[in-house]
Amino acid sequence: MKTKVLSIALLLLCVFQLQAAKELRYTINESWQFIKDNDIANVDDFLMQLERAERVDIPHTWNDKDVIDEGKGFYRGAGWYTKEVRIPKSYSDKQVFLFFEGVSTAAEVYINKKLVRTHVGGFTRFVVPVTPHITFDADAEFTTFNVVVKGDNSYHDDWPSLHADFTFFGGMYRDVNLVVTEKVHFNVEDYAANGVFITTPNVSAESGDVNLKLRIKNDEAATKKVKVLAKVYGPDQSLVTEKSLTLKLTAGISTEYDLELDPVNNPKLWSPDTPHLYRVVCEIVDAKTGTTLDESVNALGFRWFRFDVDEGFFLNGKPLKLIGTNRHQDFKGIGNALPDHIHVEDIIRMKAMGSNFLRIAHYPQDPAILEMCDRLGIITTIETPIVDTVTESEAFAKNCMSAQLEMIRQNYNHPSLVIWAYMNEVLLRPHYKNNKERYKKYTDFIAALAQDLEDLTRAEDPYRYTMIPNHAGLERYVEAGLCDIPMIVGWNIYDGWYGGGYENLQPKLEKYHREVRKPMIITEYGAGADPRLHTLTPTRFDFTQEYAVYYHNHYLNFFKKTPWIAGANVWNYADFSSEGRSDAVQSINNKGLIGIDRTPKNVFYYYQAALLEEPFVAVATKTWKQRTNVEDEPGKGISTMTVDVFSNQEEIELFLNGKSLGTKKMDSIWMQWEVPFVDGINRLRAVNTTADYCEDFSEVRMNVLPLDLKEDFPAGGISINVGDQRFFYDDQFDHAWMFTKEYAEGSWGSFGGKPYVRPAKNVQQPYGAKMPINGTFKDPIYQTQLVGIEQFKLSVPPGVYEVKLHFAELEGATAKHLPYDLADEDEKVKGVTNRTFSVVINERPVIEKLDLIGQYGEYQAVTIKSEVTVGQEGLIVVDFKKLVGEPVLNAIEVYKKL
Ligand code: GCB
Ligand code: CA
Repeated sequence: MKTKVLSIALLLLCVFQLQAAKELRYTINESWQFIKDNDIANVDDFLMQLERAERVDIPHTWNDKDVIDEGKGFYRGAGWYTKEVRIPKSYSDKQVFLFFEGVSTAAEVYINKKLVRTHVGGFTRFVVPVTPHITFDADAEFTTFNVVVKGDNSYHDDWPSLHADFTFFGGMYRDVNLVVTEKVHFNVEDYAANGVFITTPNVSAESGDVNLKLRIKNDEAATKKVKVLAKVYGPDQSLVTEKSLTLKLTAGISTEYDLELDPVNNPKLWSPDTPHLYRVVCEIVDAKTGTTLDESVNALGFRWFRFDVDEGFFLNGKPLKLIGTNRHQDFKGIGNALPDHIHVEDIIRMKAMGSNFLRIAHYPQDPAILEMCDRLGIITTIETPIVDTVTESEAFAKNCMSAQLEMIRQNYNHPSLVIWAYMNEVLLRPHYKNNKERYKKYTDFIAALAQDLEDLTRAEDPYRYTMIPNHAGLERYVEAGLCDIPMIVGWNIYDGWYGGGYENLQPKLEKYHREVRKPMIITEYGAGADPRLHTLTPTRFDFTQEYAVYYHNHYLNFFKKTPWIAGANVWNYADFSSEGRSDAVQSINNKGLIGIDRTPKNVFYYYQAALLEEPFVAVATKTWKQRTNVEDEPGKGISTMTVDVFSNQEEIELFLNGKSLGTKKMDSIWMQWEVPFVDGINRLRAVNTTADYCEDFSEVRMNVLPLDLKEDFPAGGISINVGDQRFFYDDQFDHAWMFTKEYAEGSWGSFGGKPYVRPAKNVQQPYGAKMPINGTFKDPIYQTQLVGIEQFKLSVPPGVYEVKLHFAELEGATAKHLPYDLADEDEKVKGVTNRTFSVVINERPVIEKLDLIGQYGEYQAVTIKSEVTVGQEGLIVVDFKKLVGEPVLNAIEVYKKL
């Protein structure tokens, strides 16, 4: 009995010691009070106004809504948060800290109304000591202190990034933690790192070095004698090597120690295929009492790698082509304030795509990203947010340096990480381009800053590579000396999207390879695709899913056969928020392989077929669920459309509603079938005929439009996008639009007019304007029109119809060049177009003297609906009467009421 009591006591003691062993860290995310207001003068002013505060939970951004509304711009300014934090009396002999994972862009932290920390940099973590600023109430069980955080995402000359093609969301958008340590602890105040820095200078299949650098802080009043124990556990949890060190820690300071462990024999190597992780557990033990004071646990992977200028990348002695994506950190509807599981699932999805590479662009992201890349086996590069331009000030340079240092120390122990990068396209639109001397001074400043960042990085971590990603302006970077500084040069390449054809890709990169004798990564390449847009005639800059496949196929095939391209990152993994951008979807950059809501586009399946080793097949019809297209031949009720099938198998057979459409030898991973869609449900099934079983299903609902609507007018009416060659699938309302055709006797279509083309010298889009259209989310419908249209005519059965005409003025005063475009689109649109016309339906004047700009303004969606009765003649004739300028029509819908 006695022994039992004793062992329970011992057990309790152990449990207690275990609890005391490691720093305690937990989130304090819930129930902050928040006010967004630039006019709050100071912390007292803020705390006096709390009756108007909103309750928010962290992660939180104040820009989730204003970046998706139609108004230009979004709130850039101050946001104030406050919370009463309650801690138990037991913390009084410990060290308490606040640990912020991300506050954008700059932060001020107040404890009990006193400013205790400022931080610039919205993408790195920072720590605020609490203990020196509070007093414990000796009689009370709990002590409460007030925290105020002021975040600020306004533009500031000294705060990187200054300008970029992504939204600078403001807010306390990542976790806020309370950290509690003993007085002697791994130094969490060292740029919010965890005090243990692991290097593996020599690794081979036989042996792996493990060297540690430890930063330990003694916050006690006297010298402290401690023992540091370092233990390495293998992937199977067995102890593989250990070492200890006895230290005398001087009071009040942080000290650095090196600890070399005995090499690990025959280490299980880390690679994308075998992401074996070891665990390094470092303990600080009180030499006198034997009590554990702190513990730090880190991942360790044994791998060695090199980049070669001619041969590319090698991992563990073997060549490995790095193919993957870039990633931004936002999601549909919630801005950058993401719950952890979205970060986690993104990496899982990248792995499921076959990625072995990720460029964490253009800034460090949530801790979950690198943790998952370590675990799943995705090689990574990470960078500081110096994008497009710099400010020639000491303060700007200092903020860049501290961002780099924070990034390195905070992410030091990730085996997946092989490159520290900095700067992105800093000479994209450089200042002083017209003043040679001044320009030289500017680029000298940039080169000096780059050199400082390079030196800092190499001193902090001699075992990884460094990189600067540039835009495709070789001469500028060479002239500025920026290609001489980093170990790898990255290039962001958009031939075949912004400008020129993708046939320029190969000669361009061959030249870059010849002229810059450094290892090369294609840090970006991509084509925009609005998930809703489709075409049978893919063309550059048409934002269709189909063109994106052509583009990526060309690039990927070239990369695969070119050994000196070490790796490539698609721009981008997912569509992302870029508030100032105006394309097919406003304020969204659509170059993702998946949507901003993570729904895969066709190109995602293309990459799966290209990269996965397990048997894979996909029918690329999944986002185009509902279609309208005209029948092939009168009365047949069949509409044949090309369907892409992606597979890594030798042969694939495709079925439509149970009937085989034939077997094809897959000469490449991408094959096309002509599919005779029927009206109604079309079930497609693709299956391999040779190797391991794999198959894919897809269902498409089809409205086959009769050539002669008189025979069979569709119950749901028809929706025709005019001046366009694209189908539009409205995924919000599950509604299908097709494009128009010219009128033919007994059928339907338009007379006269030409598709609107932007009047620019280097026009990018084949038709239409990419200006944001107000009053609609269906921008592509309104961004295209027939200019000079004379008539739209349909032969229909007698009855009562509703005719909906859609208009938008596409040539307004604000038509101007958009700053992020890589091609210099020299817009000739100067001012307001003078345009007035009338519309007559079946000889009744329906719209008189329509003046779009005068009545509605430019880039405004206008829909005019009216009723028409059709007699035995069976015709709806919409006439456009030219008065001033050319009449236009953007879309037409016809619905039979009776
Ligand atoms: C780039 C930039 C990236 C943009 C991208 C684009 O070169 O580095 O931030 O989003 O091009 O889509 O234009
Ligand atoms: Ca249109």
